[in-house]
Amino acid sequence: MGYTREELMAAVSGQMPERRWGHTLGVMESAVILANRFGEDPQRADLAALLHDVAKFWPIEQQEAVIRDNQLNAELLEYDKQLLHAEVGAFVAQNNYGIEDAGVLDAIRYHTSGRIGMTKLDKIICLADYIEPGRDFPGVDHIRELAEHSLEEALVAGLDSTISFLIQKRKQIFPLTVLSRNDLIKQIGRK
Ligand code: DGI
Ligand code: FE
Ligand code: FE
Repeated sequence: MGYTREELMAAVSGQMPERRWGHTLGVMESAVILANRFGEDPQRADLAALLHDVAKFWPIEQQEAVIRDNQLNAELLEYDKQLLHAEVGAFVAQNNYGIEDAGVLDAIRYHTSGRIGMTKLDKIICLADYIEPGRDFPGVDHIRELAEHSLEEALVAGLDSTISFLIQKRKQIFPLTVLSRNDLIKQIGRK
């Protein structure tokens, strides 16, 4: 049995604090705007945004267990625990909520790191996560301005801010984050 959007919203909001649910609603709003602006299906953007952080507040041990027990990407276990919820979220969307759209599942899976050859939907979810109305970090308004005309330019600026933040905190950088950023720069050069 499939879930209705309302049932999914209730299920997702029940797994996170009020504040994070507010963030999720913001990502849904921004993702639909970006989908309409750049020619993606707004319903798929809405669904991916709704589920993108579903596992964010699961205990870390539980997130690690999902990755180990289901042969998901074990490389993630070597980096910041904040990366796990994206991979786990895609698994949960498919297995607990019956989402079958592989593009929606990938957009959830890659919403934190990005990937090489990001689809339009991947870009929309990753970017909406940076610019949703509730976000307030240095440079966010510049990213919002770039998002008026280019998914790729805005996303590079977003990934740059994440990479700078990680360097400042002397944290490891997940290699895929760097590869995504490089690939987007190449894509921009080809335009
Ligand atoms: O889940 P959100 O907070 O809405 O946003 P997100 O899924 O983009 O998570 C980003 C967090 O992950 C952010 O606090 C930085 C942290 N992080 C740690 N290591 C890495 C990383 N993010 C990326 N992209 N790459 C990393 O190597
Ligand atoms: Fe996230
Ligand atoms: Fe998020």
